[in-house]
Amino acid sequence: MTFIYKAEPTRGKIWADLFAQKAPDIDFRVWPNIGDPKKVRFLTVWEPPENISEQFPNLEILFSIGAGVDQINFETLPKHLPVVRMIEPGLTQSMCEYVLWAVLSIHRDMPTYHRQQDRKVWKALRVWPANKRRVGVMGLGRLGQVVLNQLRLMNFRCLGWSRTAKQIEGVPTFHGTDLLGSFLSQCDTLVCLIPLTQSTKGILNRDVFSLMPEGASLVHVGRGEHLEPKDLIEALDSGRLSEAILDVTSPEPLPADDPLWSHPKVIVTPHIASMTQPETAIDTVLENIRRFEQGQPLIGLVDRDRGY
Ligand code: OXD
Repeated sequence: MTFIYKAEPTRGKIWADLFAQKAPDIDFRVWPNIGDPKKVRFLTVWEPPENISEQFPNLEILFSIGAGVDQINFETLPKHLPVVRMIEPGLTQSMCEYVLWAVLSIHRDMPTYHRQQDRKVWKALRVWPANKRRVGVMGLGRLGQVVLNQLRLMNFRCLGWSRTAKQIEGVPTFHGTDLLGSFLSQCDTLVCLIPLTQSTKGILNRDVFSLMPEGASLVHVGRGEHLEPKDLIEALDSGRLSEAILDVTSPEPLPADDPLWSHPKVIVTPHIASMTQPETAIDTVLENIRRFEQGQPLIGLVDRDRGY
C-alpha cells in the first residue's frame, strides 16, 4: 500500500525516515514520485493535485498536512473520500507558543517599546497585571481550547466565542452571531483562530472592530481572507484599535507594496504561527490509518457541510 506526501519537500525527507522506522510495510513516497497510482491508498497534501479520483482510483483517505482544509476544494473530490485535518501535539504546541508570545507582547507594550527604540526614546509605561487584561479567543476547536488554557495559566481574563455552543471549564463562552457583540465588547485582545469558511470570510471587519473596546488589539492566526485589511488600517489609524499582529495575509506572500508591511502598528510574520511537526504528527497519521482499517472514527475527520 502506498502513502504519498505532497507538501514541503524538505520535511518530506523527515516523514520518509519516520515511515521507514515506524511503518516499514507502507510504501511512503514524496510527490511527484508516486509509483503505481492504483496502489495509492493514502495521500497527504497541502494543495491536492488535480483530478484526484482519476489519478488515484483506490484512494482511501486524503490528509491535510496542516490544521486547515480551506485550501482543498471539496467539489473536486469524490463524495465518499474522507478528508482529515491535522490534529497533533506539535502543531498545537507551536500555535500556543505564538499566541502566548503575541498576547504577552501586546500586554507588555512591546510594539510601543519597539517604536520608542526606533526614536531612541527611554520611557516606561505602567505595568498592568495580566488579570486586568481580557483576552478573547474566536474559534474553540482543539487549538482554541488549548490556547485558552495556557492563557489562563498566565492569569489573563479569558473568554471564548464559537459558531456553536461550547463549554470550557473556567472560561465564559459565547456562541453564534447573536452573542458575538457581547463577546467582542469584552476583548482587550482578540485572537482569531476560526477556520475559514464561506460564512467567516471577511469576518474581521469594521463592524467587528467597532464592537471591541477602544484601543483593543488583534492577533490574527486564522487565514488572510478573514480580514478586511482596509478596515483594519482605518481602525488602527483612528485609534479604535492599538496594535495588530498578523501571521496570515491575503495574498501570501504579502506583496512588497502592501501598506500592512510598513504600518507602524502592524507586525507581520510569514504564516509561521504553527507548523505540523513530523516527529509527533506521524503517530496521529498512523493511528488514523489503523482506525480506518478497523472501521473506527478518524481523528480530525472533516465535516464537508460545515467546511472544517
Ligand atoms: C495550518 C496552517 O493549517 O499552517 O496548519 O495554517
